[in-house]
Amino acid sequence: MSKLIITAAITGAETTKTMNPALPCSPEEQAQAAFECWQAGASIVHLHVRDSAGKPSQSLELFEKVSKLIRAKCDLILQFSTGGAVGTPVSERIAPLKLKPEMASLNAGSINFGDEVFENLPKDIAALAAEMKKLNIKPEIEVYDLGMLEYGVSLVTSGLVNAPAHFQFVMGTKHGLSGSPENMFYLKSKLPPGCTFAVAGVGRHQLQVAPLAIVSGGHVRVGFEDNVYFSKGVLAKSNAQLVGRVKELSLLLQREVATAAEARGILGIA
Ligand code: KMH
Ligand code: ZN
Repeated sequence: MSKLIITAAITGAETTKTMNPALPCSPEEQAQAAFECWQAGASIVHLHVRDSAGKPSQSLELFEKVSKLIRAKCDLILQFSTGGAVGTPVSERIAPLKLKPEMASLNAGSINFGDEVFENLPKDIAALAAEMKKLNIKPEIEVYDLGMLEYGVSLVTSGLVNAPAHFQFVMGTKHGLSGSPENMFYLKSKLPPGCTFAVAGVGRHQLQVAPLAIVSGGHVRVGFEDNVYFSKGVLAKSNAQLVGRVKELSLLLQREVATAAEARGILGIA
């Protein structure tokens, strides 16, 4: 089994400082949070950016600024969000790819997301995938439901995404697939040979799915994008606290944790 890759999803688009005052929003706060996550064992940072009012943004300039600040502090694989916030036009979601991050998220379908629709039309997914292929950016195929996994696999078989592909099972969104062991193992069983996968559990699902991924050869994403709590009713002090717990769990279960250089090897990032 490979070493464990831990991704820190430090900010997201929907989380607010009201939900957890430690949410990093400014470029400086994000770079510091990413650095602390790196120290705690993360090798990938999944990035959304916020404007000066704290609103979700897909500004290329902001992505550039945060990327430079993070790179000056540590070696983390930068994974840009192309999901943005619910309702962000695809023309904005695609724009930061011009900066050629090593990775970017690629959402594999539309879904009821809370009380809204997170829309990802096939033509838009194809355009995002083609841009990533052109710029040699490794996609992380985001799957929130079973049909999205099948669509994600079709992106690989059709050649829009290079094999072996990397998938993320986002489990426990409101109206998406929940983070039960049965669901995770079923999703895993449907992956083409050679693919890698990570699991991001939302809210209370975060701690539930992490050990399942650790023992079954998957990888783990944690962070305030998905969950602001450390335990029931207790807010996490930082993103790094959540990353550190996954590293502890993994070491307890006799699985070492990958550095960014090792994660590049596992994911086939040149
Ligand atoms: N903000 C969510 C609606 C991604 O980063 O690609 C979508 C999202 C996925 O966060
Ligand atoms: Zn995201």
